[in-house]
Amino acid sequence: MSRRITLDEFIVENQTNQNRASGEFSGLLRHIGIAAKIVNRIVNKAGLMDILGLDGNTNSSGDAVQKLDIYANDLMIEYLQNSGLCAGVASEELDEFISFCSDLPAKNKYIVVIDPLDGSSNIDVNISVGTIFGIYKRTSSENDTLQLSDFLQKGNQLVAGGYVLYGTSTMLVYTTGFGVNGFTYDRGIGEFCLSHPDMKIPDKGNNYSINQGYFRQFSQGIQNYLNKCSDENMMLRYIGSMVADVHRTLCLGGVFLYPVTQKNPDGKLRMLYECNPMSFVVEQAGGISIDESGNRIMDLPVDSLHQRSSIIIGSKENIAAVRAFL
Ligand code: FDP
Repeated sequence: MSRRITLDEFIVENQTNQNRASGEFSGLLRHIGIAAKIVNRIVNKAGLMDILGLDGNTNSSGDAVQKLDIYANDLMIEYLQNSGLCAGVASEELDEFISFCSDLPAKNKYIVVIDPLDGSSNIDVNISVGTIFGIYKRTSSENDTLQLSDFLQKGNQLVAGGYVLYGTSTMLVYTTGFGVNGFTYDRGIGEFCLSHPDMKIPDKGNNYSINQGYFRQFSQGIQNYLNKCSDENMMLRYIGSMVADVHRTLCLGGVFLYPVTQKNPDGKLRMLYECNPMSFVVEQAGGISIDESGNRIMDLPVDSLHQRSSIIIGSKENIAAVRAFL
């Protein structure tokens, strides 16, 4: 049996192949991997600890905050800060970005955007949740204080994007713009090991994934597309956890849609730490990601930390089929 490649080994090996020899970027990615292991441990033991249920607050996006959201958020931030390699972080759970610059002796050039625990309304019922992350190079000078504009970058400026899925097994999937690789967590050795090298999304899939309960709130075009899916006996699959729904779409092909609704006229999912990193992964695997107006998600301007967008993401042929109805 051949020895498995760990995430750390893979990152180090690829840092030289991809001309990122400084080690700073690789170190940051590795720290995200370490934080993911800790979040994984907590998510797995959540029922045994007093960390299930609501925290009693709402976040800047108006969502009810779960105790585990806060736990994962604090943990990710602590690890990013302690890495000594991150200039600052923007998170779903924070109204404003945090700058680490003043605490650091070295000048760091990378910032991180995170959704520490995506799909958190699923936590209490033991359904898959995830962590989404994106890494950008800051645009301001490394000698200056961190600016909001460092975070408001288009998705096409991402230097890395990925997610961790806490599912039947825990997987970390990421891209640095050179394809997509997936690592499964091996509890026995406490490491993420390469299990899905060079992931590719099928050109077409039979699954469509959407909260069908909002059918009457969708535009006529989306309603017509959904009727076509039903006419063609396609399989409706919706977990309500973006990471899990997009991961299934990546593996099996098909399409995940979160269109505009009357309740969320700009869409529900957040550009910075949901739509863009997930779009980066899916595009790198050969798929497509657009908004309901047909624009490439990764080319859309980002004007605020918690900006929302509609998203239609998945296999080339499925996206072409949706486009015909937009
Ligand atoms: P959640 O509210 O449970 O955190 O953006 C968050 C998200 O989940 C996504 O993970 C998920 O795809 C979507 O919202 C689910 O929204 P609906 O409950 O409106 O379907």
